[in-house]
Amino acid sequence: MRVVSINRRTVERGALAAASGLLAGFAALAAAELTASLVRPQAGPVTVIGGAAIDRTPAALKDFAIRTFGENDKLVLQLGILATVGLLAALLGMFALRHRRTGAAGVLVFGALGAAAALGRPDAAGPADVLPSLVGAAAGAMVLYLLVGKLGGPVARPSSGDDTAASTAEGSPIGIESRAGTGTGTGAGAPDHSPPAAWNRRGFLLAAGVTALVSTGAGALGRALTGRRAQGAAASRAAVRLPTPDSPAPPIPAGASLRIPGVSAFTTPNKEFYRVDTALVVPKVDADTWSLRIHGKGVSRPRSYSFAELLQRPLIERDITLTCVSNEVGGPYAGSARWLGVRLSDLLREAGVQPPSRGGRADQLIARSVDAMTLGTPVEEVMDGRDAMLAVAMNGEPLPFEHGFPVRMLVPGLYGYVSACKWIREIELTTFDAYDPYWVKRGWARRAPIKTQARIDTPKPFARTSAGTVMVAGVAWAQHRGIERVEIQVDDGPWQEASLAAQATTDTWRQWSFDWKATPGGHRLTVRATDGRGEVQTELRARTIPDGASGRHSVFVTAG
Ligand SMILES: Nc1nc2c(c(=O)[nH]1)N[C@H]1C(S)=C(S)[C@@H](COP(=O)(O)O)O[C@H]1N2
Ligand SMILES: [Mo]
Repeated sequence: MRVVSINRRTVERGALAAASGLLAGFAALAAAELTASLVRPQAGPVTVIGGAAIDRTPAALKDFAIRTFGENDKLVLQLGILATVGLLAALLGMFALRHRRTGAAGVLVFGALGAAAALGRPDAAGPADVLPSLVGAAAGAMVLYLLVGKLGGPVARPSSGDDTAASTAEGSPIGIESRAGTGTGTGAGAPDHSPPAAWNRRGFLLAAGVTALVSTGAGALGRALTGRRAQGAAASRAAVRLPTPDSPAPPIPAGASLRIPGVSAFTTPNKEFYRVDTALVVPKVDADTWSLRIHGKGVSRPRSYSFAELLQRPLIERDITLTCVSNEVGGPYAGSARWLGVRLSDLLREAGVQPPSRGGRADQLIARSVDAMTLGTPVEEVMDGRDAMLAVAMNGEPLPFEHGFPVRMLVPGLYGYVSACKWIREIELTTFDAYDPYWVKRGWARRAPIKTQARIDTPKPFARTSAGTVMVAGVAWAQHRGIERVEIQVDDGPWQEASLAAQATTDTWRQWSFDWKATPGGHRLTVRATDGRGEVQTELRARTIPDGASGRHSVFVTAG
């Protein structure tokens, strides 16, 4: 009986030690969150470690993450980090049972790792960025040391001074005598007359409760303060009065929307617009203090623009379909919006920039964002007459924070990662030889025009439909070249012409539909588009890496 009770006690102490570790981890994260809200929300340990992880993720794994978790990839990453922190914290707690000081010091080691990650972030604001991790770790170490102290000394070993100090003085210890040689094996050879290793249940529960309460409060306060910080940005966004464009978008032809249920709307509502970026915390930029700097090779007149200055310039308004290079064949990362902005080539010409074809020295433009993202865009394309712009509005409202408020870049015809810098703050003219931006360093192509793609939106893959006439429909895009034809193939039959909606511009996608006379049974429907230059979409399958997926979208459907 005695042995059993001691074993139970051992298990109980282990569990309580693990719980102490978890609480210490929680306290650490809460203290870090509160500190980050005062220093810089982006400097919190989960964010800096997550950011470091994103930057180091091999392209193939990132692609897998986007494919598997879609736009929840960031949530999954953060939950993964939290789970890892929790596991490590619980293990440290159990370790601290034997080695209280070393266990607590272990928390500090993780704090140092967080601090190092914070300093290594490309958008690190300065040495203060280490504070959230360090303050958090200090709080965590303290909590662990204190809580484990309340658990009493090792079962079969004389308690060390700091272990008994807290436990015997207060509360009603449940006296379980420690005995050498009872099978717990913790202290072979320990003297039998060792003092009872008592634990202080009431003291522990009290300390644990206080820790949980204070941590929850600190975390909530941190959240609230971070929210307050963003208020200036939100107010500056709310105060934006969008000027009327000097060059309005050509009206969208009535026939551009086929109004077929299940087909992507011609204009994607902002709330439904896909989002792809590396920002774990969406940058909330105050437009009133924002500025854009243009400088670099071949810039004879470098200068900066405020947001108000950009709004005072002549603005163009255009419908443009944006596409992500990570979009699989048939995938969701394409969206179309009406953008309002400043023509980028105007600004570049004012700065003295010439395109390479006119002898300009810079062939690459690096856009830098407030979160230190870098995107490289060919200067030639930006200045070849297409509607490359610094956009300030999306579908009639200032850019949503998620989509780059106050200003983002857009270049029709190029994948987002080589053109569509959100939260932009700097444009540097350079050469492709001299500089590789973020994604290029990670294996993606330097130049990436959007590949021709057609997508079947309805019927959905593996849908069951009735036999007879079935509406097959979707969208096709080949930005800046336009879509000239869409064809459908049923099983291995001949290619048949689909009907095309009216083309708004060559920079937008185009809806299409096909009346399919479905015979009972399983069928494969395949679609292909031909771009405005008469080039048929390739059937060659390519992965998204390095310059965009190719191949044709198919769905399997059962009719009857
Ligand atoms: N600052 C910043 N801008 C960025 C990115 C990013 O990670 N950070 N991602 C780019 C990529 S890969 C794409 S496809 C587009 C997506 O823009 P959206 O999120 O508004 O759809 O933004 C681009 N601009
Ligand atoms: Mo992208």
